[in-house]
Parts: sequence; C-alpha cells; structure tokens
Amino acid sequence: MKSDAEIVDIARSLRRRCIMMCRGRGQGYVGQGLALADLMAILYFDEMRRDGGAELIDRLVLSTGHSAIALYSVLGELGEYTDDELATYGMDRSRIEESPLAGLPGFLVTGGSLGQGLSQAVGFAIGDRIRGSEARTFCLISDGELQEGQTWEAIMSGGHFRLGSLVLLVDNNRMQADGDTVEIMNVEPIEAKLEAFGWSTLRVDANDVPALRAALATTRAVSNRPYALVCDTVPGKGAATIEGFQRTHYVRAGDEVWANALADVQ
Ligand SMILES: Cc1ncc(C[n+]2csc(CCOP(=O)(O)OP(=O)(O)O)c2C)c(N)n1
Ligand SMILES: [Mg+2]
Repeated sequence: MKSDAEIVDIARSLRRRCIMMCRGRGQGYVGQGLALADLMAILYFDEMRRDGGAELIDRLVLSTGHSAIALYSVLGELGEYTDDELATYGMDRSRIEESPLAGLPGFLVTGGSLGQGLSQAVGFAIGDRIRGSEARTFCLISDGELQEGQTWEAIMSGGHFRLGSLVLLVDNNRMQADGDTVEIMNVEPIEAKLEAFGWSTLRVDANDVPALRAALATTRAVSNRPYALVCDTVPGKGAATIEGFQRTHYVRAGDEVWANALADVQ
C-alpha cells in the first residue's frame, strides 16, 4: 500500500501531464483533469487490484467521456502511452481523442454521449456476479450526468439488484458546460435521492487524499448494496492559474497560461 505522500506525488505528476497534454493544441478539459487527479491516483495506484501480471482485476467505467484526460494522464504515468503521443491530445488523426472510443487501450466504453456509462457499469457488475468474479466496478459520472434519465434507470437497477461490487463516483464539481449545475438543473440532494434507490452514500472532499482513501475503504465494507461517493471536486485544482478561470468546462489559452499552470504544479 502506498503512503498518502506517495499518492500526492503521483497526483502531482498526473496534473503536470494533463497540462502538458493541453499545451500542445492550447486547449482541452484541463479543469476536469486537474480536479480528478487525486481520485485517479488513488484508484489506479492503490485501490484497484491487479493480478500477478499487473492486469487490472477491478475496473473503471469512465462515463464522462470528456474527462478522459484524467485517465490518459494515468495511462501515460503507467507507460501505456508515450508523452509524445499524449501531446497529440485532440489533434486531427490522433487516437488521443478528447472523448475516447471504447477499445482504445485503457478505455472500456465510449463516453462522449453522456449519461450511458452507469448502465454499462451495472452490466459489468451483473456479469461478474453471474461468473462468480470478485471484481469491483467503479464508475465515474459527472454531476451533469445526473440530469440524464438513463442514469436514474441505472441507479434503480443497481439498487434493485443489490450490486455490492459497484461503486459510483460522482464528480460533483457543481458546473456543467453552460454554467452552474444549480442554476441549469439542480441535482442535489444527491445522497438522499440515491439512498431512496437503495444505495449507500458518502460525500467526500475528493481533493483531500487521506479523506478520499478513507471513503473508498468504507465502500469495501459494504457488499449487499451499491455504494455512491459524492466526490466534491474543485475544477483546476492544484494549478492556481486554471482554478482562477471563471469558466473551466473547456479551457482555450495561450502558451503563457500553460507555462504558468505548469509552474503552479510543483
Ligand atoms: C447526451 C449528451 N447531451 C449533451 C452533451 C453536451 N455536453 C457536453 S459536456 C456537457 C456538460 C455536462 O456537465 P458535466 O459533465 O457536469 O460537465 P463538467 O463538469 O465537466 O463541465 C454537455 C451538456 C453530451 N455530450 N451528451
Ligand atoms: Mg460537472
């Protein structure tokens, strides 16, 4: 098991990778990548189990396709993609698409059309039960995806089938493409709604590594119902330059901004 300090170091490296990916073209979903770096570092470098051959036993279903940058940075850290290839993020003819396709190494589902991933995660979890597999399925969705009807069908299924191997991670950054989630269509109170569908819930500051690790440990202790962590995140976390932007759903900026952001993450 890695120490909190080691996880924080990995998260810092992931943040730098996210910024460098966006720097190539001067744009991208850097706010989400930075916000999710702590969660991704914990998941991929501690929480998700691997077999002897270092293949993942547990899985992450990334429903929020545009947050793929957070997973690319992990895959770069693990050596799945080279830095040169990751620098082609979002460019024509690159396979490092802003919203990736299922089958790309490291990605289980196509997520660009939002609101579908939790249904697929429910399917994976039911499949594991049928096969007698011990695998756990984590599914990352955004607060905006809680506005999608399909997400609630999946939440109802997860509760009905008592999918104890399923952990929903809600990237609750309180924003969406067009503004503040509370203004566009409020999704709160998230825990009360999920609990009414038969889920266990916990809200956590997902930019606090020890708190997040403790929250994930709590999810392991419940096996007869699915668990949802409401992950409060700060867009652009860790790079003051990006955190200070008014709108961080998608950032387009000149090279100086990216250089400053990189300097922020030391
Ligand atoms: C089904 C679907 N509807 C609409 C969109 C257009 N869209 C792209 S990003 C986005 C915002 C969704 O909110 P959230 O995922 O919370 O965004 P973030 O917090 O990352 O800014 C929308 C509506 C989409 N990709 N898929
Ligand atoms: Mg959001």
